[in-house]
Amino acid sequence: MLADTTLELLGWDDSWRDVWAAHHRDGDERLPARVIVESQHIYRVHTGEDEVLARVTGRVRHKLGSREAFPAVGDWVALKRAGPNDEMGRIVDVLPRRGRFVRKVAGTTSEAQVVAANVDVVFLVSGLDHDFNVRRIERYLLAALDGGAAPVIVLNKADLPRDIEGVRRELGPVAGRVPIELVSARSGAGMDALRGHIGLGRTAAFLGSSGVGKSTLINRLVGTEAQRTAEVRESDSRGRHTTTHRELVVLPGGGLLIDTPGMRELQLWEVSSGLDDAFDDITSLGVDCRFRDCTHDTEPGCAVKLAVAEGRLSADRHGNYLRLRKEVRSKPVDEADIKAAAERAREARVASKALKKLYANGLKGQG
Ligand SMILES: Nc1nc2c(ncn2[C@@H]2O[C@H](COP(=O)(O)OP(=O)(O)OP(=O)(O)O)[C@@H](O)[C@H]2O)c(=O)[nH]1
Ligand SMILES: [Mg+2]
Ligand SMILES: [Zn+2]
Repeated sequence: MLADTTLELLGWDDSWRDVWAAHHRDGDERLPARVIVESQHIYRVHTGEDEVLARVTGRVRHKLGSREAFPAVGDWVALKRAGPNDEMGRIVDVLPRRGRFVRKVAGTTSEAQVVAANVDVVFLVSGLDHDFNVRRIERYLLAALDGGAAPVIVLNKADLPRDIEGVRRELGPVAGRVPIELVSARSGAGMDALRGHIGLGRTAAFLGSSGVGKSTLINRLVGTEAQRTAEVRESDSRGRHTTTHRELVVLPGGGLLIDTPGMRELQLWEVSSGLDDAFDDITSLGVDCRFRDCTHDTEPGCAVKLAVAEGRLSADRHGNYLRLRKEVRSKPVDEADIKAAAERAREARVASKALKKLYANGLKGQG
């Protein structure tokens, strides 16, 4: 019973229990476990009782096929413990994911890498130093929405002098209704607001470029210096890629945090479902357009353009929408991309329902 309670602290709940029951029979020596760290296809997983090393067996590797299906930090897996002659345990299955954050593997058209799996909340962290870049936040936002996790824009280093009103003005058309939290890992300001987005058994992933303070924020929330941090370069605030692997950390009092290494770039590909979610104000205005397939660009009878003309929708936000859609559409698309996008969209739909409920419960009017 104690073990079960601990699994719950790792995020295990009734719906995971149902998924498990549908896939695995009792007594076949498999245990549910959560991936804590991944490094070169060696995994550290937690069973709720203990942490063990495990690898993916050849047979399962074959079954999983694509890189995207491979276990990632945050995944729930079926573990077979190491026998007397084995070095490590074996991961024999990966449970279907809820929310996740995926990025395109550089230099390929369709290979995706799961940065964090089963995430409920994605903190998109920027530093209010030279790092701040609205276009970058926009890309992260689309990728987060596409993966079905609830995004929160986190502006860290609020202790530094900065024209906050200017930042908010610039960010407004991009953020829409996504909450924006102004925090300082250094002073501790805004930490309760971040905690408010996490909650018992929920998983939050920290994403953003190197040096924005992801690990410092996690240390501040957890109350230890467990995650290594390093000074940014003074001239341009660039980080030093201090965190080198993704890791899941348990927050005392409930909640799970995933630290990630800063990404050099984030490439967009088929994120059309993310685009609709990010611009749900435009999507709902578009219901009244004369043409059902209206692109809100040059068509007559466009309800979106009317809203801009009447001042109900900002021209900036409309322009942003048109620009981003063009960017997404112009990416080469192949069969695998389409299939993967359809799969993502299906998973995202489930999670976006939860997201909408979240917005309905009092986040309206923010941003
Ligand atoms: N002034 C100020 N500095 C901060 C704040 N949060 C973090 N820093 C500093 O920013 C630097 C980088 O912080 P890290 O936590 O290592 O950044 P990171 O995002 O984890 O970077 P990578 O692991 O390289 O991806 C450190 O020197 C921190 O002390 C803050 O709120 N205010
Ligand atoms: Mg770090
Ligand atoms: Zn229209």
